[in-house]
Amino acid sequence: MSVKILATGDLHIGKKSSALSTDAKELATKHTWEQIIKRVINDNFDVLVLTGDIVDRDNRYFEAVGPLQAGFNRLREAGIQVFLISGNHDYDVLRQTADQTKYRNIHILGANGRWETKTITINGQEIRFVGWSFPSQHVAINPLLDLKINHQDIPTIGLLHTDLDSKKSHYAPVRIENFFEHPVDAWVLGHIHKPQTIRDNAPLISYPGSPHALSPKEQGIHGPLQIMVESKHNIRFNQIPLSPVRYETLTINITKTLNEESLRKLVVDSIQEFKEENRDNLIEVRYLILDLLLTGEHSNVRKIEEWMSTIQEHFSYEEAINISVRKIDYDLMPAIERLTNLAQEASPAGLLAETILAIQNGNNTPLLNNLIKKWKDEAERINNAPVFYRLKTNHRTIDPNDHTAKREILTQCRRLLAELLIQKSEE
Ligand SMILES: [Mn+2]
Repeated sequence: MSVKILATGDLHIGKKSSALSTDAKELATKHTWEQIIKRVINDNFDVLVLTGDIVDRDNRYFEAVGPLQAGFNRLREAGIQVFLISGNHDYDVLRQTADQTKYRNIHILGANGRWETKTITINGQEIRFVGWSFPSQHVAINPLLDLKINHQDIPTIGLLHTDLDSKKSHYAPVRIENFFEHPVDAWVLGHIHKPQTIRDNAPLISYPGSPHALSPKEQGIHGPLQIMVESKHNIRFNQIPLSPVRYETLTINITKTLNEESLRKLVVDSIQEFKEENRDNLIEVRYLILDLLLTGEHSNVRKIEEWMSTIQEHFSYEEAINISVRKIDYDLMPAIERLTNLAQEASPAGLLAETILAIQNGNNTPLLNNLIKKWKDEAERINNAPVFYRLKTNHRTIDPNDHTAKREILTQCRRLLAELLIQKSEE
């Protein structure tokens, strides 16, 4: 028989999702806590695993204790085992809330920063849990260096709240290779809010991430992990998209958009398309908060920005999903027609057009050669400035060659020319 585990962390009960102007109850993380409890009970999970920072430090007493205890009570009544560790946010509060003399089904592992193992039998299958809890708000040592457990022929699940591959962290930093040094079959981690699987077997190493997206920085699908332990060497997992809030960036190419109406249609269609493509993982989402990035070429970049400012006011869908646009960014290139004619003119606009054509056609002009030389000299000077020394040693500076020079000059010439032409048409 298999053991069915729901694993999550970093819920930060007491917080709510930002960048929304409503006070709906779904925005509060305690609502997602209630959803998780329901899911565990209704879908017959055997174990709930919590990997720390379930309670937010700033809101820990007044807002978190009630919902947390209500949830633990329901799990106790349903006979569900809970294995948990504390993170840097809830190192002190979990112990007070989940009093283990009162809750025989709740197991806080690794108190005082000392590794602890516990083996239980579920559905006739023995399974071992090992975990380590934050003893204080900051821990600069690597906890995996202190772990000593023996090999056993039963599945072993490790719980750790940790900053992976971040050397100078105050949040129990470890390195990926440290995980391979111990007989653990699946590591479930906490601390990082973005869900990510580092390795999918032998051992499985995964951050379930925050099950409730809290800010526009936490984009994409959020939700707990379902882990099916069939045997020591057969552990399957998948994410359950449970967050009621979803932040996303949509990139929309506006090239060839002729007027306000077609721009509006393009934007609405792009959002619709996103919803279609993500239908399966938007089922639980009530609030979709979008950042739009407009790309492409247009003859009047300013017009696009003006049209978008009125479009933004039109977004409010009376649907199951409430969609809002948080911000719009532009990465637009001015499209310039009649370059060849313009290049004949003896004017600043003519010179810019001539330079653009030369770069596009792979030709040289005295002005272009001069610009390339100046750009390379200047880039070289900047690269060698002491203030950028670290960028240089990390190979993060731009290599000043003819190719990079032409690319930058082309962009700037197009911008300048577009500005000139707009000014001209407004005169
Ligand atoms: Mn943390």
